[in-house]
Amino acid sequence: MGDLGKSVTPSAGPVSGNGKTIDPAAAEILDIAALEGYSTAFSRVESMKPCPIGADGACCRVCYMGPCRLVGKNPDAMTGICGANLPTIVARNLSRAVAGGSAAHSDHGRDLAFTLLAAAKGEAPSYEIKDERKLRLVAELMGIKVDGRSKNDIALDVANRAISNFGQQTGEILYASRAPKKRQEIWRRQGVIPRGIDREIVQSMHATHMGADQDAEHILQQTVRTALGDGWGGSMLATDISDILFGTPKPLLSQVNLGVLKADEVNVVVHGHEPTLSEMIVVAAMDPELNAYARSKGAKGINLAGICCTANEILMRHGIPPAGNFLDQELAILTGVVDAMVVDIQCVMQALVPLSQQFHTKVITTSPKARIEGATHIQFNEHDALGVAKQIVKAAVDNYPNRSKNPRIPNYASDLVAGFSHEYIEYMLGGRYRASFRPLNDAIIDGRIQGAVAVVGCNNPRAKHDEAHFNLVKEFIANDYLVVQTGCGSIANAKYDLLTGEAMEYAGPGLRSICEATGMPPVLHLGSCVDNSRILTILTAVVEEGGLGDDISDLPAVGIAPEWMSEKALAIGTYCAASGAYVLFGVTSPIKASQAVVDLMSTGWERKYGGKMEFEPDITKIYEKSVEHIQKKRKALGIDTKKERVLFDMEARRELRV
Ligand code: XCC
Ligand code: SF4
Repeated sequence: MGDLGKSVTPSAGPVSGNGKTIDPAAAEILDIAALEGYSTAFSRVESMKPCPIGADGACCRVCYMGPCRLVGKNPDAMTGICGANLPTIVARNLSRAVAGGSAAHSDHGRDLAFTLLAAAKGEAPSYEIKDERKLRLVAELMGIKVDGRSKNDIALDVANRAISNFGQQTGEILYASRAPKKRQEIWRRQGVIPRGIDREIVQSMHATHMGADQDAEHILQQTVRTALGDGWGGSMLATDISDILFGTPKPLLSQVNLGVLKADEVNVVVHGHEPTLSEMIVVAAMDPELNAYARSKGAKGINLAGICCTANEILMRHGIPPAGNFLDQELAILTGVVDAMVVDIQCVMQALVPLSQQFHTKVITTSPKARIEGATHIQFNEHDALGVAKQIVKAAVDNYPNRSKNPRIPNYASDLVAGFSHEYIEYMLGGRYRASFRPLNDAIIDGRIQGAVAVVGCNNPRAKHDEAHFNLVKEFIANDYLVVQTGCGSIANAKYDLLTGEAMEYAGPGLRSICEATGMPPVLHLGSCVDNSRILTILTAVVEEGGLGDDISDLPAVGIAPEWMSEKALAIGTYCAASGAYVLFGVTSPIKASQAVVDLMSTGWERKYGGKMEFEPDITKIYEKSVEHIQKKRKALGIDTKKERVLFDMEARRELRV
């Protein structure tokens, strides 16, 4: 991507591991796997070619007269047995995927609301309200009285109000009112404000049943409504309640990559998405009795690490190091030192169990919603959460003496800074007494920061592991675009040293001046996948701060999921586009088969919502389209000519404005 502007190369990994990853640690393990014949997603992807009809969205399986596959010389002229045309089939498939993704995030949010309820009632003694300030803030957002009330009283109301948002049948979900005024009007005009989180998911599933909604544009309208119920509903509630229960993140230092595993300690790796159990495993892993027990088994102690978003949750709040992202889950087991891999929900490969059986690793499933055949099941129970966590850690300790293979821990662990919540960013920019997004807006207005780019989402073995995340982000920061990341994307770039203060060295001069003044890295880790909702609150705050238009769609901002693979990613992309952002997805397009649907989600959504969603497998084009969009927005705002640079100084800025 050297021709796209100023290019930099921080410590990127070498190309080995058969060229499937840019991560030197992953490459090392992949070489071992290839040599010794272990199957991983990296090897299975070679023999599992995607069905081209399904990949492009042209296979309908919603009834059993089919499946109907609309392929051939002129698929646009074809229909399924029922007469469904290509746009209907493609839109229906996307809609069902978005409903699946929204259900996953939202069900996670629901469980947190029930945990808050139990904590408020004193029925979950392992949990307490850690952030009372945020509790009061959220209560006020929900219209709940806070004055003179105890935190448990308030929490009870907040939990009940949150729970009712899932099952609400009419009206508008609570947090729709958090969006900029103009955004709310757009949604109302388009009829897409969710009534209740669950209701919209159900309607998506119903409307896409055989013989129901058969108008692609209308199917996509409900898709948007469902996704908004995720972003401004289930996910936003998940983030808020996690902050209330476990603390709102603040920056902290940690390390990342397979090198965080320890040869002489009991390694417990948590993987999945929900923070409830992992929060308790953090406590259990520090328990003096369990540590003494570990020493009695010959280990030096207990080492906790994470994979995927459970990792992100405990990284953000406790600095527990991630061992890797989505495609690293099997590689962690291949090191031979993982004594227990504790999984909850989502993004957990079934392949972990057969692989673990070739090692000593115990895969422990914990969610009442998710079991894996052959795994050990120790069910999480919020009423005795710490008890369950201790039982799990003990099982890991008991398994330590069973290690059968030489440890093969790649010697790579990079420093990173994580923990950027909306609240902290505001504080970091404005200072303690005048927490504010003003300095960010000013930096965007005067061009030191050209725009903001969210690079989020998964890994996909159909693309080189981490490569797109890394190449895009280094290019963006080199050209003065501030980057925020969540999910597996942030773990990716943490491995390549982009999530540290020192990474400002790779940033363009404007972005660098902001980093120097505030101490923030040019790439901000906002948390897990549900924490993409933090992006929505930040964008809203930036709009409300003033000077950059009056809606999210006015902002010079872009969202990218360059290596996506999950239905949740599609839900996130949809709610971001419907919130006014330009969203680009890499790897593959699930709507490719229908140009009509491609147009509806691109120019069609842009007309309706001011944001759009496009699939673009070429990373260079993703970069170019992003820059073009941001510059177009800057021009519309009249800030396309860089003003004279001034020092990053609040008072000086104030004077300059008058
Ligand atoms: Fe899963 Fe959230 Fe994707 Fe990573 S990024 S592979 S969804 S863990 Ni959200
Ligand atoms: Fe075929 Fe129509 Fe059934 Fe889909 S709903 S499988 S297009 S008959």
